[in-house]
Amino acid sequence: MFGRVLIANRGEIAQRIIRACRELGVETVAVYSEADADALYLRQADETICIGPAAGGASYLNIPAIISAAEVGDVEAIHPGYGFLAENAHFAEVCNECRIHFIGPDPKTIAAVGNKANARALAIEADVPVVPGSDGPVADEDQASRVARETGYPVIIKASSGGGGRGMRVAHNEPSLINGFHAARSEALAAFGDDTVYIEHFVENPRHIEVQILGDRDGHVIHLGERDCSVQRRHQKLIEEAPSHAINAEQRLELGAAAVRMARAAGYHNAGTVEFLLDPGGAFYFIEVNARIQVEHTVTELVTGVDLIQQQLLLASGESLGFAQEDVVTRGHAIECRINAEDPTKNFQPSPGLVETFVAPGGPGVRVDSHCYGGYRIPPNYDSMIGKLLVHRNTRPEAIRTMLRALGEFVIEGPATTIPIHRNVLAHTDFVRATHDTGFMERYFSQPGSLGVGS
Ligand code: MV4
Repeated sequence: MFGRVLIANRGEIAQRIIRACRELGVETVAVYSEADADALYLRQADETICIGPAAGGASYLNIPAIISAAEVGDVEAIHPGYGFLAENAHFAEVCNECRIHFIGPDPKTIAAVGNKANARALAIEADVPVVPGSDGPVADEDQASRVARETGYPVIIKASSGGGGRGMRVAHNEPSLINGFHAARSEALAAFGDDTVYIEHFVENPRHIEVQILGDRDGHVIHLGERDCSVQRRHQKLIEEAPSHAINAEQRLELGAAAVRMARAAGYHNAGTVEFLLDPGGAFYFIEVNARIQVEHTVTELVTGVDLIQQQLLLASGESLGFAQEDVVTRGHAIECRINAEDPTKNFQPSPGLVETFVAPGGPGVRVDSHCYGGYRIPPNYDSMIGKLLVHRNTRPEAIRTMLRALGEFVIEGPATTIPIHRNVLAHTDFVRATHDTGFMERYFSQPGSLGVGS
């Protein structure tokens, strides 16, 4: 195992990684921007190094500054967390060239799955179901309309380098296809410097289901079951849960096996996620691979009892997986609510500033992963997530009740938060019956100024 690790991130995930390192006896070097000098994770690390001004590009995305900190801090490895440099193949390569272990998949794998058209080709090769669509990138209008006619409308045009919903257009007919094709291309070029796009049939009212995988360097790849992340708003997840109540035992086995085939095809080492869409008829289709630890990894930790950050450290240091697929058993039901400093009555506008009071809930079945404390000032420079509230109970209805109890206990004074919206979502009949899909938030919780229509 490594003696010393640098954490190239901030906030709750920096704290989460420090906790895993401490339990493994690994020393930590935390980096921070000038805006994060008062952050809690800095008090929990063994050493801290300022890497630059508040702007992400000048600090947490600044590769020379982070590599310099790694040299000064004398670390053997860097954990990138999520966001920032986590899926940057170039950064992973630079780490390797500097003889620093990158805690994540190999640069080649990051690049191979980071290109979505390429990931789709890998999936087809590995006999993983994909949505009907183009064989690879679509070069021009004529090819686009041919593919769309064969695939059947509606179709979705996606940027190969895309992610998080950027560079995507839905088309219901040929004129909107031609428009959407050019719009997606120019948006992709501006956002990613790559105008390559591909086309898929547009699955209406899907659920978002993803599978956690782990892979070592001895050829072992296992999955740790699925998460249902269908409660999203504008491609931002709000609530995640494990297991999904939208699939049965047979579908669960198929989904897990498909995720493992995909990870193998990508030469995947370390922790990753294979994302699928589940259509209303119960068919699932691969959409993308996330080559990082995700925010919602925690629900999988609760139901499997596996510490995923510790696994990332063990796998990156060259150890083989210490358990096999048949050793993975899930118990009960876990739910995570993302607590964001946003005002749900003002179109989820960010609400940074002073946290006057912060009293986290506790008691049976409750976990809070947060870097917040009373007196903390939330900087306006980064994403607005200020914590994750999780519950783990024997059944989904009990988990919902515990979550409502915990949300009621949570006291955050100062910024507006997403707590009120969570209480309404958890009380909504579609959520309670687990019949909701990815359109749920848009359908019921998009009225400006309101916290949602009644259930
Ligand atoms: C789709 C889709 C429907 N059909 N692909 C959105 C972000 C990116 N990860 C893929 N996304 C989608 N791809 C096909 N062929 C619908 C979405 C989508 C979505 C997916 C998961 C969760 C929320 C979503 C919200 C809108 C659109």
